[in-house]
Amino acid sequence: MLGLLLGTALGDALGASFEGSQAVPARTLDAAERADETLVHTDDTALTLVLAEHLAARDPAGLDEDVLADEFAAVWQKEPWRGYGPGAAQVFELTGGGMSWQQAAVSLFGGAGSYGNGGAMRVAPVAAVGNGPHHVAELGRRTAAITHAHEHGQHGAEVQALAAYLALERESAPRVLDIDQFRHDLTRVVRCRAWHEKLDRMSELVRTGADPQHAAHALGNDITALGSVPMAVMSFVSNPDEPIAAIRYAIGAGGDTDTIAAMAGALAGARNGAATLPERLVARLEVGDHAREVARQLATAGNTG
Ligand code: 8NA
Ligand code: MG
Ligand code: MG
Ligand code: MG
Repeated sequence: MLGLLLGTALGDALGASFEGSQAVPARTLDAAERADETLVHTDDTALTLVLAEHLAARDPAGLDEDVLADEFAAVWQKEPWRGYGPGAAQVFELTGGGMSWQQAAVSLFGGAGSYGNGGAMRVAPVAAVGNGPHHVAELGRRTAAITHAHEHGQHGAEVQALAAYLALERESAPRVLDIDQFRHDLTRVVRCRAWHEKLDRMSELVRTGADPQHAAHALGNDITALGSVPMAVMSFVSNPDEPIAAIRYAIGAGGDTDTIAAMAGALAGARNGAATLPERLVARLEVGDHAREVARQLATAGNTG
């Protein structure tokens, strides 16, 4: 679990300075890794840690959306400058003013609800407490629904939650990640044609060894769920045993770099564990100690040890 949380923070904080870039050359990333400034995280990590703490306090797999909505709003209110999406910020503002999260979430984007990637970017900790794939997907969807009423915002959370669960589950399994099996396990649970098409395309790109630019061109690398979660999963399955390579792949193509790298880092960190993350980078994380404390809480509450 510590690997998942630190992988999230590392991807988020390394990616944050490139958010919105076209493409990020390897030498630029090398320089960012060699620097010694504190690695400052954004909304992705802040909300992931809120969710992890929420789950740790409710053994086992208890989820209280009303409480979680207030906890999300509280962390936004404390540090609104951490780069929140405008839709999420609006939900937090409305719930802070007394509206229910259900009403607030459906009020976004002319009543369509948000299909941004904010539900997916924070969801990975549910992988530690869910009982099986369907339960993990359900928990993921429910945590996303607090801010993301649109089905794609919720499907994105289902896919990322499940991917994290499969990544964690395989920690002690054979060391070779079977990409077709991984895609199959995701599509079996998330029943939506648009997502199946994207995940099928992803498998094909993995098979051909696509570079980050090609992958992003085919899968998307923007702030929507459907336009970023497949790229995050791609970054992981292309580099399943090397978290920093997965993170670099995710950032390489530009776009919503903090969020795609946070999600890829969560998956690769979950699979490989905290000890495989570069010590020098982890030591630079502003949020390192807090993440360690939350991982400890979740390990005693959850079922992953
Ligand atoms: P969100 O709900 O505002 O969704 C993100 C964006 O997606 C929206 O602002 C819209 O542009 C678009 N969008 C979503 N749903 C619809 C819709 N139904 N119709 C039209 N457009 C729509 O916020 P979120 O929490 O989902 O966003 C997460 C992203 O926000 C992450 O990338 C995160 O890092 C952050 N972010 C921050 C900055 C920044 O200012 N530093 C920039 C981009 C994203
Ligand atoms: Mg962010
Ligand atoms: Mg309330
Ligand atoms: Mg982002």
